[in-house]
Amino acid sequence: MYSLFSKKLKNNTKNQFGSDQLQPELMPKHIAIIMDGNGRWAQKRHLPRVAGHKQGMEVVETITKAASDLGVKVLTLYAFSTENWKRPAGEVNYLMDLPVTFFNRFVPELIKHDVRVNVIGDTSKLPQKTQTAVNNAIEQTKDCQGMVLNFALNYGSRTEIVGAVQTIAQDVATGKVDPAQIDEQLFSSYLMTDSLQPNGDPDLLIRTSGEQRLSNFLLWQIAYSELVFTDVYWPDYQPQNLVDDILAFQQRDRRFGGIQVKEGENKNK
Ligand code: V07
Repeated sequence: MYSLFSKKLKNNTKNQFGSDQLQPELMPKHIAIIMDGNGRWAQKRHLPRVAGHKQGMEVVETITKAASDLGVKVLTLYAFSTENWKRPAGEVNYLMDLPVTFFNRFVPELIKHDVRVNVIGDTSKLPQKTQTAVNNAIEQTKDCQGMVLNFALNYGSRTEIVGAVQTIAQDVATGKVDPAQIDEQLFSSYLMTDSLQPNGDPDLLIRTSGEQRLSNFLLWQIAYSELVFTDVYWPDYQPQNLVDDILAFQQRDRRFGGIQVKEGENKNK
């Protein structure tokens, strides 16, 4: 177990209670990360882009363990988007091998940490070897009760939403759903994140490598998420960076569209 709660943090960040430590009661339950900057990390070192992806996969393991030790319930990682198919064939092939490598090397570790693998996205279009590795990872970790490690693979949020609309329309046509019944909760239950309930919506979304975009990731689910953008490239991202980003999250005051009532203040005032 990382002693992150008790350890003095390097940068001495103070939260609103004047503390430089994480507050376990304010831990984000679901953290989503856009793992950007693998290519740039490699370029800076005059290495091929795939070297960045390789190092990025090592970081997936480190950050998974750190998040699990911190008591996070769901960690969603954006690994491959529907737009990534436009990359050079050699790079796409390498990316498609990563779940195979990851499965062979890390699944025993995941089981040791009681981490369950889940996937969102259209995996039916991935090469057979990739699908097999992903399905094996899901199958072998299915009884784990701890954190869910949720990979977004060949995922696109608009496609997900359109798919939900199609299925709801079919269910209306067959009389399974009454249009008057369609509300936010029913709609959410048709999204790929339904299996993560009650933690389907991220509390915190982190994007590494300096870009401040959502890139078609979890558009419905991040309606109330706190967004943290960090300049650190994903292959350089360390457990301490995760702690810093959670501290930034804990310093924000989450209102969900309402007005936060401070402790001791009269709600009816
Ligand atoms: C990928 C490594 C991390 C940095 C970002 C892109 C490259 C782990 C997986 C994975 C996915 C499903 C699964 C087991 C492992 C992965 C892709 C790319 C396509 F069941 N890392 N990683 N998949 N990268």
